[in-house]
Amino acid sequence: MSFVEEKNKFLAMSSEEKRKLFKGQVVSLDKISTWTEFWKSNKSDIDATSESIEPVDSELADKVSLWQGDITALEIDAIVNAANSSLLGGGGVDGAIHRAAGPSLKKECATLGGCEVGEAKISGAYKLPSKYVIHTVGPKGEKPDKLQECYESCLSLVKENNLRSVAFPCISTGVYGYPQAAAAKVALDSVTKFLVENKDSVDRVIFCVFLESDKDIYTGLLQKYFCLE
Ligand code: AR6
Repeated sequence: MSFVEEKNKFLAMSSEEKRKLFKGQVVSLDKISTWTEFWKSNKSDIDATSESIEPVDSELADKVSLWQGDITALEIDAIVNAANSSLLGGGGVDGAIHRAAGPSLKKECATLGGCEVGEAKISGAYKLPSKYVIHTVGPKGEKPDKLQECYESCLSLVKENNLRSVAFPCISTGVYGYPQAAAAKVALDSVTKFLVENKDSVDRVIFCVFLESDKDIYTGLLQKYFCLE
């Protein structure tokens, strides 16, 4: 079967059918707390004394989630891949996504013409529980403008393709060596700006952290951005 036929076959499947094919645990959107819900049940542990960076409409906290785990488990519209410019796979989250999606993902990626730093390309998700994968290429080292472009390019594809839920890994902070806290600030700035301007076009943007250190960084930053009471 060609990758096009396979892509269409997977896109036509129900969530139940796809779940049977995925070997790991699947996490659906209704199992992921919004930031508002997370904050309410953890507020005694979150530093409430910090000042807001630039207060964001607290209603938007219902559209954002912090979730720790393997991004391949997420049964949502799209997961973002921190890829390299060949789009042909690699280590880290890229390796995990390609392994779980199966070989047809690489076949489709080979037709996408590569990807420059800051750009994004969309593909099917094949055996993954999500519907699509959005591949972006982060900068090597701390280059905030380029990292911001990654988030913006991915969110533009979300909007253009009428996708309602998307999860981002911590782009560039692994092999590409971007300092974690600085990268998280760029991620939050870019996503909150998009949500302010496009609040009706998406239901949820998930910050998918893998490391405990990133969970702590994002928890502190989300508290500062949304300043819930
Ligand atoms: N789910 C969610 N996050 C993950 C997962 C996972 N399964 N695995 C790792 N992470 P990296 P980069 C986190 O290195 O820095 C590849 O070889 C990880 O802990 O995957 O953008 C590509 O092909 C870290 O927080 O991506 C490129 O050559 C974050 O994902 C290069 O690495 C990003 O780490 C891209 O480097």
